[in-house]
Amino acid sequence: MLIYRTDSDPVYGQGKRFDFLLTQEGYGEYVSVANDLSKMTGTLTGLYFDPDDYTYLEYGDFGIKSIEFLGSKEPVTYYYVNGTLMNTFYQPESVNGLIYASAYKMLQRMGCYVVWDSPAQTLYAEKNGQSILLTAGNRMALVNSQSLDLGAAPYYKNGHFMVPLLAVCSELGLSVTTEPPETVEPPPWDGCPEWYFDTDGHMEGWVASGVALARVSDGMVNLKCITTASAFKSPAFSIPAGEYRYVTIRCKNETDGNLLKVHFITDQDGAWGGKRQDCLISRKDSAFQEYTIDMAQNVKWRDLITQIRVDPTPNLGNFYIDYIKIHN
Ligand SMILES: [Ca+2]
Repeated sequence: MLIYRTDSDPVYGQGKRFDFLLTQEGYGEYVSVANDLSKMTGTLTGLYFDPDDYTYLEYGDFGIKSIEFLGSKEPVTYYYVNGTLMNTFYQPESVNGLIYASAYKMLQRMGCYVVWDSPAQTLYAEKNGQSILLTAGNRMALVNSQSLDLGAAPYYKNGHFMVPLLAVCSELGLSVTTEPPETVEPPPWDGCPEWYFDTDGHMEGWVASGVALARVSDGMVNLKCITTASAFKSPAFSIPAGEYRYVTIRCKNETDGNLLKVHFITDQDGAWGGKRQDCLISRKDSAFQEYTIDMAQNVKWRDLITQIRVDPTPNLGNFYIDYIKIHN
């Protein structure tokens, strides 16, 4: 991944990146479109190279001969499925005048139940009782177990299962437009201070600082801590301290630090500092661990709690969070 920042958005990452799927050893030439074109605005002010996103702990040589910006070849069309910009998942492409889109994560994000069968090269998706079974190389699909000619066959390419966008969305009851929705209302806070980080790219209002990367994917937040003062701050809320005594966090700490701190502020005392509970956590995790912190141990956990801040670990490296909840 080649992660960038801009003058209008100076934090590295958070969707501002180019993905390169390396398909050979030795030098090869790879071209990538920005992961989220809506973030490609202003002036680029920095690049950060991450040679391997998912096997961060593997070691080996990695060489780069050149990095070149090619500019935009053609105007980009943005596609919105049920009002959500979908160019962020993988750039849709036009084949013989038909728009194809990478289906797996897009359909998941649209609330579909999705199953990918790799040996069979089939993708099954279901939403609100409507189902569709798609097969690579076969223009016939099964819609609610009935055979349907899509007019064009899905195909598998670079790890993406590409499907005819309009036909598939229409069978699943999803709208497709090339205009952004009129208004984008943030989801209302439903009074439940729980954050699961299960939607790719959606930080649920949390803001990270002191990190090289903060990103939600595969059901978790990845914080790449680069300073000893990495912090992860919640959105604002308002809950009575007496009814919400515990903070539970499920995390995987790949750093060799072992101290997690949970700071908080209240409606009566909005200053960070002095109000926190610490939790000893395991180091160099290979699996997720769940910790529950009794905030009532701190006498200042009272009145209305309005925000928390999680300081993941005082050391450098990857820290992953599956969920955070405040509860009794
Ligand atoms: Ca999660």
